[in-house]
Amino acid sequence: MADLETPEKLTVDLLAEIAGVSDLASLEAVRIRALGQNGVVTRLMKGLAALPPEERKAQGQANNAVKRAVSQAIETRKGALDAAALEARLAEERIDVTLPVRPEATGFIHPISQTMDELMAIFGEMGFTVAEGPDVEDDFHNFTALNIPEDHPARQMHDTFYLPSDGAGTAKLLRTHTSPVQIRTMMSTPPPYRIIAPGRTYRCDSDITHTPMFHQIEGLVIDKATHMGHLKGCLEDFCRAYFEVDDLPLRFRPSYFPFTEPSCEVDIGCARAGGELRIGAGDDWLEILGAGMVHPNVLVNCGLDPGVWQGFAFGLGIERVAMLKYGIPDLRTFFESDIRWLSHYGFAALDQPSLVGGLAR
Ligand code: 2U9
Repeated sequence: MADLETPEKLTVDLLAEIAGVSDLASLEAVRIRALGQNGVVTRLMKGLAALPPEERKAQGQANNAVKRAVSQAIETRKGALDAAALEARLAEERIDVTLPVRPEATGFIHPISQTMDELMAIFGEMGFTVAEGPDVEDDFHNFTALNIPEDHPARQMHDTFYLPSDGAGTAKLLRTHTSPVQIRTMMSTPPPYRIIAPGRTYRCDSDITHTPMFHQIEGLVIDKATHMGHLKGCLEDFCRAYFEVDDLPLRFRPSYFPFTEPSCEVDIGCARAGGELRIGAGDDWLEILGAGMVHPNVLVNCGLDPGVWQGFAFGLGIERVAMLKYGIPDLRTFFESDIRWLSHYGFAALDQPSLVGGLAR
């Protein structure tokens, strides 16, 4: 680009250069060479001062025309190059929304959590609320308040996990059932009660049908006129809802627990044909839970007048009912943290028909 060209020649040259650039960086270089602090057009403008006054007006107008034409041409070219750059980017970054998604690792709900949620949903519908308490308990809440005698085998060192004694009072222990939760509820809040206590429990036991930690859910209903008929109706509704069998037969067998009187064990109907267990009508029975009317001594131990308040309690093992409903053959696999087991027996987070009501399986 010659320095001392006429404004017209300069305009033609610059416009040709501007038309010839193919990217924004080259265009910017042309702009600096023409309109920058030391650019040819800028120097043309500065040169006006050296001209005789009578030439300045005409030369000034000509210079302004160059500057206008060049500025406008740069703007127009910049707009075109910007648009082309955007087009190129859009073409390059196009997303194909029809492509299949990449496989992602999915988590599963553990059968214990699933079963607990189902149990809480069923009892929740019946008006029960959930109560909780500590896993580390004391002798009073775990045994004494429950009318369990001092010489009961469950209290022995080899049946219960005792913590090291702190020297003062009796040693703490890991609760052997969730019953201390109901004891704490009765001692801290006034009746009536309709509560369930789900949670971890611990016993010194380990073989193919026992693990040292397992889960229970217990229920407690206390009111002024709650009787054995309520116990039967409640547990019948529960078993039918949980096993999803409307006409599931139930059998209440007399039994013994220190904390209930009378006590019973509840069996559900089943058929065992060809080594396969079918829950429902059949010629056989399967034990499912224990229950009874809360012993008057337990009520007294919690400060309730057994002449005014009475009710029933029940308990069941969560692993046991999960194994039965979901066909899990081995108890110990629940706690092996085997991801293959979990992906087989586990549940998808959104596959919860009994909880969200209506999602198809
Ligand atoms: C209070 C009063 C009474 C809870 C009860 C059972 C019967 C029972 C077992 C089932 C299988 C434990 O997991 S298991 O081994 N439980 O048979 N539980 S009545 O009775 C109570 C609880 C709390 C205050």
